[in-house]
Amino acid sequence: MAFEQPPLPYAMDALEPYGMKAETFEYHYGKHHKAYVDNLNKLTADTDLANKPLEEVIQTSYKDGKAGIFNNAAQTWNHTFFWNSLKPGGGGGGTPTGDLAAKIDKDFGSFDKFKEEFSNAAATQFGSGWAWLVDDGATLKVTKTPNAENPLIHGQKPLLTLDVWEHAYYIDFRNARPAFIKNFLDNLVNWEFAAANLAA
Ligand code: MN3
Repeated sequence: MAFEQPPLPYAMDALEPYGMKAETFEYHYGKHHKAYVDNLNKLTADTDLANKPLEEVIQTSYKDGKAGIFNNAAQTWNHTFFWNSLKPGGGGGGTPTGDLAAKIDKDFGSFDKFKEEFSNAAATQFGSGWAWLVDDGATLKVTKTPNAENPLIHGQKPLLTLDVWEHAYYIDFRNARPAFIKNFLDNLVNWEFAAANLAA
C-alpha cells in the first residue's frame, strides 16, 4: 500500500483574498509536497516500512539514520499538517479561545507574547525549516526545526506549524519572510485545528 497525498483541505485559490495565490499552492502542494510523497513511495517500495503508519516511518527512519526516507516521510507529514494550520474564508488568524487560549496565556504570559515568540522563531530559523507551537507535556512551547525535522521525533505534540522554507513564501512575498509570518498570524492561523490537536 502506497503513502498518499491527502487532498488539499480547500481550493487552490481559497487563500487568494488573504495573500496566498493559487500559484503558490499549484507549486507548493502540487509539486513540492507531491514530490515528497512520490519519493517516499520510491524509497520504501518493497520494504517493511511501506505498510507502516507514516508517523512510525518518521520515528524509525530517524532513529536508524535513514536520512532519505526520514526527510521525505517527515516532509510528507509536515506539509499535510501545514495545510490544516491555514484557514480559508476569513475565519483564520485572530485569537484562540477556551482551553488553548488559557494555556497560551499561562505558558507565554499573554497572547501577544506568544505571537512575538512565534514570529521570532519563524524569522530566525536560518535557511529552510519550520516554526511550531507544541505541547511539551507540561507546557506549551514555540520551537523551530531545520529542514524536515519535526516535533514528533522530540516527543512533543505539534499543535500548529508554519513552513518557512523559501518555497513557501517566495511567490507571494518574495524575500520578505517577516511579512509572510505576519500574514499567517493575522489572517490565516487555524486556531480550531490547534485546539483540536491540543485536546486529542
Ligand atoms: Mn514546504
